[in-house]
Formats: sequence, C-alpha cells, structure tokens
Amino acid sequence: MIGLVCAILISILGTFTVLQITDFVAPRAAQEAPMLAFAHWDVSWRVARYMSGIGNYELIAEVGTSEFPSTFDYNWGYGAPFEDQYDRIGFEATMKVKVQRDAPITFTVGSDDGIQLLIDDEEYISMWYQHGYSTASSTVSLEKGFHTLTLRWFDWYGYARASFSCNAPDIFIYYP
Ligand SMILES: [Ca+2]
Repeated sequence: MIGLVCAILISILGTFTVLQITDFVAPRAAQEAPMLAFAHWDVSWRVARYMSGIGNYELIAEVGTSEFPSTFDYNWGYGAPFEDQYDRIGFEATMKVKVQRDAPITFTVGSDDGIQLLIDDEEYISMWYQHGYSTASSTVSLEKGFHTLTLRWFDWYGYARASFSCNAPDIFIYYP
C-alpha cells in the first residue's frame, strides 16, 4: 500500500524530492504506535415499567442507543432525557475502565429517579425507587486491571437527572 502511494506520488509529483516522500510516510508509522483509550459509557435507552406484582421497576424494550463521557451530570429537568421520551424512560450503560494502582476508589452516582451501580456484575449502590435527586457513594478496592461498570437508571415522571463521578480519573485513560 505504501509502495503504491509512493508510486502515485512520484508519478504525479515527479519533481518532488525523496525527502518529501519520506516526510509523507512518517506519520503512518506513528499511527501504528499503541493508542490511548478514553473510557466512555455505551448507553442502551429502555422503556421503564412498574411490575405491580413484585413491586419493582424494570427496564424493558430498547428505544435507542447513545454514548456518555466517563463522568457526567445530565440534568434534564422536565425535558426529555432521550428523543421524545419524557417519562417512564431509563437506560442501562456499561463502561470498561482500567484500575492502575492499589488504592480504594470512591464512586458517586446521583439520580431522579432510580439508579444502580454494578461493578463486574456485583451491585454496589442501589436507589431503585422513585425519589427526588439525591446522591450515593461507594468506596471500593478493585484489583489492578480491567473492570466493567454498569449503571441502570430510570425516570418515572416529572424531573429527571442522572450523574456519575469518581475520585480516580486515571482509570478512564489507558492503553488497551
Ligand atoms: Ca422524576
């Protein structure tokens, strides 16, 4: 491929020097170096419903997808969190992070209404009921390496807000 590019360049720009062609090729080599990854949330927006028989809320059919940055505070107020979905809307989001040092990490979530935080499928925070915006934190010791965070959130009606932060932002930037 490089040879073809060089040949085309030479044929088109016959008077260019070899030095200039070398300059053109050099950035390609740089691109092959390991690239930093920036963690983000993959978000699956879902319809929320209340299961009266078991007295619980659950997220059902997916209505769309989007991405959130690694930390966020979305205060939708009375607006629609997703497209024209004002009420009975929720999401399930996952994010891969990399713990790079031995130190407890404090995760903080906030919600109106319900929210749950799971790490590697284990629940660490649950406020899975209707309530005004409030926050909760959990301090966790995780082994070095990759972990998967999961957030589940819903708004039943009225005001809507969701937030996530942590005190170790280095887990969001890593070489894959
Ligand atoms: Ca609400």
